Amino acid sequence: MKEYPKVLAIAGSEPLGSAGVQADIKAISACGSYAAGALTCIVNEDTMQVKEVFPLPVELIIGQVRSFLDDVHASAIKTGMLFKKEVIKAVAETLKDYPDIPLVVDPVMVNSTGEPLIEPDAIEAYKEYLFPLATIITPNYREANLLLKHDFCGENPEDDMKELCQWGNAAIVKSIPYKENLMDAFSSKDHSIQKYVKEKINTKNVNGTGCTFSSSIAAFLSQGHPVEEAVRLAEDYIHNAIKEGATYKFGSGIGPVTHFYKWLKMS
Ligand code: PXL
Repeated sequence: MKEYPKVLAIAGSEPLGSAGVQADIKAISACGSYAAGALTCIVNEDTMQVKEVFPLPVELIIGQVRSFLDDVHASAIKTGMLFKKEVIKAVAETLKDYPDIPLVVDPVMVNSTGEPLIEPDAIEAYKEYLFPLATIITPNYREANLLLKHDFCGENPEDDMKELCQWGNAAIVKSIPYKENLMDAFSSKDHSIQKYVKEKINTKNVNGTGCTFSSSIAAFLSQGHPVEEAVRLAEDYIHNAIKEGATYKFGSGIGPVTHFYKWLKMS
């Protein structure tokens, strides 16, 4: 019998289908792996604002994670919105039991418009508990600034990247302002740096870009690609998904990317 490459997303839900576990499942599927989801919280939002966050009980979150990992098994895991310190700690304690599964940690702290998606005292918990288990962490520019406690230096990213890889992980910092463009900076755990300078795409449809990008990295890791290659493939995927998403109207605020752009092009 065959085996799917399988990714478990441990993440929050939101009703638009743009971000959170909904985006994770679309991105993982679009990139060719089997997608599963353990929910951490339910966010009520529209395209203009986050209205409410309801965290789920820690026992239920961990129960879902173990149900999938112990029975079905995962070939990669990604974490998204965890929201609370206790959840970050409990997820990390649990994932210690599965040390051979590649782990993508997207330290979700703010959404694309800068609204908070984490309790303030939970930021340090990422460093203490979850980053030491990560294959790669994927903060965006604002999240990197919160982790570093200063502005990430796009001109000379070496020291900041080294700091973000201090737990033995690789890191990619997304959407760093760089001259007239944006840059993603990748560093492997041995500190070799790769810069992806990107043309700015004129669109407001960027809700869930971080979730989508980190999930596509997890999908490519689940298929056995080394981390540098998984990031390169994910950069290409998110670029195309944003470019296609820019051509759609969606609500009155911030819309989604087109996760399945490859399929739309075929029909
Ligand atoms: O894009 C970050 C994000 C992650 N997870 C959930 C969200 C959002 C943004 O709205 O709702 C559940």
